[in-house]
Amino acid sequence: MSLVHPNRIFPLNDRPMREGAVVYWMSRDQRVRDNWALLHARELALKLRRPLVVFFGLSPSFVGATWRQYAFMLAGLREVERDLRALGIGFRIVTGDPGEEIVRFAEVVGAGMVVTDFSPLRIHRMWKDAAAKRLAVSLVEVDAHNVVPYREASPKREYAARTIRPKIHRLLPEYLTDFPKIKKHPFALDSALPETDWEALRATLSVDESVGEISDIVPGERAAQGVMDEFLKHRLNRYDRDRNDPNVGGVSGLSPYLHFGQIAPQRVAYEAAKRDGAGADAFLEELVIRRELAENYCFYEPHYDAVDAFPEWARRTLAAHRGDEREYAYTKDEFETGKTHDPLWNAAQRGLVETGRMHGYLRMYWAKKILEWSASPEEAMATAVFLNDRYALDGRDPNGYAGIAWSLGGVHDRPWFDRPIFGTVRYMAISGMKKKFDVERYVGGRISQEA
Ligand code: FAD
Ligand code: FO1
Repeated sequence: MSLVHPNRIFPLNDRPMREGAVVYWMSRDQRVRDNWALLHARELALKLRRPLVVFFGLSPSFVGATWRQYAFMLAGLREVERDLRALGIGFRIVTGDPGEEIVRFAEVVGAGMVVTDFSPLRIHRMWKDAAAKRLAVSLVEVDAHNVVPYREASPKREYAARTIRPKIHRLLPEYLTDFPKIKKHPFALDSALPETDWEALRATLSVDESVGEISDIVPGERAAQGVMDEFLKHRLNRYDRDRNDPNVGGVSGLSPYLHFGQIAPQRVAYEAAKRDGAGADAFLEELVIRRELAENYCFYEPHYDAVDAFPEWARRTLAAHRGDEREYAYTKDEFETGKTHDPLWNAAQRGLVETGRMHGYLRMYWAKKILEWSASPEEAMATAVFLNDRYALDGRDPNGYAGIAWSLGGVHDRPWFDRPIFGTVRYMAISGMKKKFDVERYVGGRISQEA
């Protein structure tokens, strides 16, 4: 019986397995522990008595990412390289187009097959499609990011959390399991791969360095484990009460680690599910249902970051209000520098620019105000995606595209009361925010931090 559930494994081409090393092309799940793709690659390499090596294709400019995100990711990969070498597993990171570099690397090491992980985003699918065609050997994908493999959860785009929830809940007993431990690998390449020169690697990137590193979040698998343990021990049980108050540190802070795959969503879910109570239930609803709904949305909706992805009712209502008078209208630059008339919005935006993160409850308000103060829904989408992907450490993620589409275009939501500009897309007012948390305290906190 294989260590890895067969329903996680999906062939991406019909090429044969040949003699030679097994290569794990790491992309989404940048970790050694709790990684179904790495476990599958190792199981094959052990059975076939072959070397096992991990390849990472470093794209020099990924979806508008800046040095902020690359610094966090590369620091995590450095830890991955150290841990893999201690397990007798080679590691190689190459700058270029990953879809091409993996083909070159497979030839260089004489790969007999390539295993890769899963992402629903179009850039990854482009890389995988190119590699599937050009590799002379078998390429298989393993869904190491979802608890329930995305094809098992649903064969189509789901309408809302309430439609995917029963499908996922029914399958949790089969998939929400612990992980086998990854063990030392006994077969090595004839000539070991050289250690990475991480400083030289930075020079190969062409990313915007003006968006600086985040210093108060430690990257890497071990740090991620520490953040999870602290949250589960001290704050999970109040999550249902504290998660909508940006003044209280009630949320996990795990999203950068989950985004870069430095911790497995399934590990966090497995540990949280051991605890009872409303806090654990509310947390699992977000971590499993909402996150895997976002994966479903990005996989089955090709225009996941555009107005075309909005449900029919939302496109119609926004079109009917396209000509409504905008009391305020800002350009992308005015939004970016946080120069609107709304101190709460400005404080949230400045927080995003300085700290690389924004509290989930504020993110909804932040995005909806961009719709209200932009000339059109299309312009609002472009601005929200641009700012979120440029400054957020957890940006360029299915959760972000789904979150922005929910806020601006009613994706996974339903119609509400008709009003200017929004039509029946759910509206959020500062008065509503003031009912939920102490807005003055939040704004004051941001300004005092600035002073
Ligand atoms: P916690 O509340 O501790 O949740 C734990 C994990 O559950 C999160 O890390 C995430 O993986 C998942 N989760 C929580 N809420 C959601 C949600 N609403 N949808 C999907 N998954 C969820 N999330 C990102 O990872 N990257 C983004 O770029 C991003 N942009 C967003 C933009 C907007 C406009 C909105 C409304 C939401 C966005 N989200 C994004 C979803 C959510 O706000 C963040 O995942 C959450 O704030 C991350 O902080 P945390 O890990 O402390 O969250
Ligand atoms: N994945 C890669 O395979 N190669 C990269 O060079 C790369 C850069 C990168 C930069 C910022 C960022 O947010 C993500 C990046 N990713 C890269 C993808 C990342 O690992 C995730 O798979 C996706 O963002 C989907 O969550």
